[in-house]
Amino acid sequence: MERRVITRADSERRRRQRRRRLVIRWLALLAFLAIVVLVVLFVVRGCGDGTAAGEGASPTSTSTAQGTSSTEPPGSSTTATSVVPGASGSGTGVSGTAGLSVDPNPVSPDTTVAVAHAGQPGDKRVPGSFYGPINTEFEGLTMFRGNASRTYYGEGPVPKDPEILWKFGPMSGSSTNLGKTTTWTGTGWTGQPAVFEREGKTWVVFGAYDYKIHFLDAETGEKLLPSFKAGDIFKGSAVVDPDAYPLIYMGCRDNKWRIIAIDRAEPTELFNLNADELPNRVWNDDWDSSVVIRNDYAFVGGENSHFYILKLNRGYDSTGKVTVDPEIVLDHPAWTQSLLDKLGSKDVSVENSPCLVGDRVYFSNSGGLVQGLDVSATLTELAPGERPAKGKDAYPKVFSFWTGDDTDATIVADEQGFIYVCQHTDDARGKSARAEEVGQIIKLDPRKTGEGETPVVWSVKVTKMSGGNAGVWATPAIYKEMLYVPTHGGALLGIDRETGEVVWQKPFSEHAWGSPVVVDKTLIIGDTYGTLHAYDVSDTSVDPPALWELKVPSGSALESTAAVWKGGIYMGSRDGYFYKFGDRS
Ligand SMILES: [Ca+2]
Ligand SMILES: [Ca+2]
Ligand SMILES: [Ca+2]
Repeated sequence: MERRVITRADSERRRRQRRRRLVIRWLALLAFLAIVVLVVLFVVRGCGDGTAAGEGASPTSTSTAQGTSSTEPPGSSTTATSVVPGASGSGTGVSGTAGLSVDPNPVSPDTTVAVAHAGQPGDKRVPGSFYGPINTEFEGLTMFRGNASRTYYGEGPVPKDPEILWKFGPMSGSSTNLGKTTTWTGTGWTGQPAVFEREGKTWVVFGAYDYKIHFLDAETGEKLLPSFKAGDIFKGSAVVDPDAYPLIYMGCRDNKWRIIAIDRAEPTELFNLNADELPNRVWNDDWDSSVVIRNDYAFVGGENSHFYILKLNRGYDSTGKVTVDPEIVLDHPAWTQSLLDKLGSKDVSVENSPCLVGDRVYFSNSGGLVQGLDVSATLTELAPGERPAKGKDAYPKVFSFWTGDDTDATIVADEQGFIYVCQHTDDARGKSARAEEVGQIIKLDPRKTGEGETPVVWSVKVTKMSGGNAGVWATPAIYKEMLYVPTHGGALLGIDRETGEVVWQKPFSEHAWGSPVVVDKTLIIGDTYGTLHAYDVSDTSVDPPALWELKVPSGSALESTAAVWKGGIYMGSRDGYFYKFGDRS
């Protein structure tokens, strides 16, 4: 009995030893394999690039995007793999910089001060180009981001302890797009209201998901005019004529881009572009893009995948009512055949709003093709009876760069003529290898178009997924030497726009699509859960401390863009209402 027990214990021990030896051998093998994989990864990718975890932003190296062709189509995938190597080996991925780069003499001034940099290419000084409002004859924030380079954010003072002063609504509408019907409430992305002074009142004008453009008194929230009703929801931002013609410009999901007069008892449509009637529609028929009006020309893109320039011929009739007589002077296809081939898709809509820098206009599309056109013809004064320049030869393409993914964010330009492009994943197409190489936040020098030159100055990778998507929908904000960018993955980034270094990043709500604004040294942005945040950016070198937070009771997304105007903050929520926030005096 005892013998048998001893024997069983013996064999039990031997079995355990065998198991242990087996496990140890397997562990050793696994460790060896892991080391091999790590070494291979290290050799192939470099040690700095694309490894930052956290909120999903990793800076890539500066000025090192060799192999990124400056023209579309880009180099083959073999060349493209050499894009943005993490050359420094510093672990930060930013080469040539030591720690934070803080310029004691920032290049750009406060957002409300305009500067001229005459003589720099692509930077001819025209009214309202940089940091000031595009409108010079009256006060107001008249368009998405205030001017043609998208860098004016309104006027202070910013409230100190804001609460809801009034709300307007509820507003909702059901909308069918590409065969799918959804009910939409309030206002959404990008939806920055226009706020301006007219005839002794402060007007607030915005399009909403109830199919209407509303004209409200900023003081009371009451209507100054009856609302204008269209046939579908309004996305994007309404534009007020910057030259004080009583005109509003806005596109709609009912397939029309309109010019509306506001000098009569009811807002009255004077003109529309109908995506169903314009030739050669490639993709959808909505108009999300927000127009730039400059020198009697309109610059606007459509989801039909075309980019248009119109000569507006604004004037007044014998009774003093405003008139327009628009003429399309350029119908520019926003795609190329090689782009369609590479994408394997026809989704090349223009949903972002154009960015003008002097004699250039820039825009991108849902296929990631950034283009620049020379629009100097729109800057010359026409002699009486002279016809405006027409056709593609009059507006030559001078810049083209393929980023690889969908760009819904509006391109922003700085005072030196550099442009900042943000992109995000496209649901239908899935991941883009090109975009993974190029990055999601990209600073481009559009003057770099020569053989062997790359326009990529730096790029930042933002790859953290949320709900199956990644990247950036928001339009970045330039402030002094910084670029502020919220990401879909849920971060708010402060990037040095000279070096591309991510100076700070804050955890933020996922699906952060609202575009930030900066007024009175205060960075203001809404989040996905109805909270408006204000951060003190008076010291741009540090992670900005919070000044205040204000939550709408519904907790619904604030994905529209705030309009800050003289003590008030105006914006819509996805809860169905439009709000004025301010201090109760
Ligand atoms: Ca439509
Ligand atoms: Ca759209
Ligand atoms: Ca798009």
